[in-house]
Amino acid sequence: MKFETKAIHEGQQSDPQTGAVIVPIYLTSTYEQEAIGQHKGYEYSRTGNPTRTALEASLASIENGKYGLAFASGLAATTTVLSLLKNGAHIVAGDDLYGGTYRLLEQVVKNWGVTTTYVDIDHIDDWENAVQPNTKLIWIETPTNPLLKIIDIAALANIARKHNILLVVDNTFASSYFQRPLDLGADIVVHSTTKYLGGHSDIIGGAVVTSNEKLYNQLKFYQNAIGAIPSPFDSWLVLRGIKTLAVRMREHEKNAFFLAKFLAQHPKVERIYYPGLPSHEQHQLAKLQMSGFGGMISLELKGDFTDVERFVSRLKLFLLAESLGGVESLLCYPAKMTHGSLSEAERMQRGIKDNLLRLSVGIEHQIDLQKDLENALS
Ligand code: P1T
Repeated sequence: MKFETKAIHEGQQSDPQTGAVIVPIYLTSTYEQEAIGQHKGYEYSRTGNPTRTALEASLASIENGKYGLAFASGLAATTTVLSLLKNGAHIVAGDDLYGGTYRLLEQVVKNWGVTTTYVDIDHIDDWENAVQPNTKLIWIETPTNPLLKIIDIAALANIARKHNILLVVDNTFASSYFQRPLDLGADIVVHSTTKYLGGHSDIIGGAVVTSNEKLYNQLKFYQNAIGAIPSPFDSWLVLRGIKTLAVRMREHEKNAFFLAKFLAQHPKVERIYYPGLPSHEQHQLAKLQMSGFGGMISLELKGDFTDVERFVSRLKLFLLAESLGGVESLLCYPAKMTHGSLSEAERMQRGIKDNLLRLSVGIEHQIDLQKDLENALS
């Protein structure tokens, strides 16, 4: 079955009792048991809920994985995956990551006795050099947040296999439509479903997908033991969002491409980051491992903070807000927003400059979006 068909049907049979075409929202915390030890597959909604089961099947199918698990947020999904690690373990991670993931690694996971080495993404040899005898996991985002760098998933999967460690890919920016890391050799895929999968900026959610049964059983145990699960209503909203993921992603990409080309030639733009442009450093790799380049653009403006403030204040359609992946266009100032938990030195080291802005390009008409940017830059 093709992606579009799976996204609409997988895990979503008509309701056996009523024939309802859409999976109901099972607003129940618990389930009557027929006798002690006998039930219909559900006991308590932290452990399992039929609306969440449908979402988890859908998530697995769109990632070409065997098993899906849904969470209360992207960071809840990340925390649950990192719970696989024990005191003394070591992680190798890319140095361009969502600020909240970095904060989790440095301010929470480190307290468990699990340390992380951050690798300069641009040097593939550095990844293998960073592996230590106690390294258990490689964690990457690709494209990265916020600099939209592309990491070679298949190459890292080879390194991970060679050293018997897990490769986890946060696939939030590409979405399951444009990139399927499990097909490229990753062990686990993570999403913030808050973004493209939900698609309408109305929920917070997360997902984990794997094809490894042993890992799935461990992760399912932690999902229940930790308890950071999504509500039935949030599960239903993500399930609904996934149905239109393909059409939305095609529009996000079309608009982003158009705006990236416009911004790349604008005299007030110093630098543009969009993997679809041939000028992007890893454009060839992006072409190879993704089927599209997504809807995110980052740019550096010429000038100082006053010019950035002026640009931000003049935009009308691009709303200044955290997050991404909704139908509406958003603008983020990473230095103070998504990456505000990094010190200035950490930001500078990673290339998150004071003139960097990030656009989540929505699916409004591209001409209106272009006019908005043009006006703000004038
Ligand atoms: O916000 P939450 O659903 O918990 O997801 C965290 C997360 C994980 N991974 C990536 C790549 C992310 O971008 C995020 C959240 N990011 C934003 C809120 C943002 O504006 O970038």
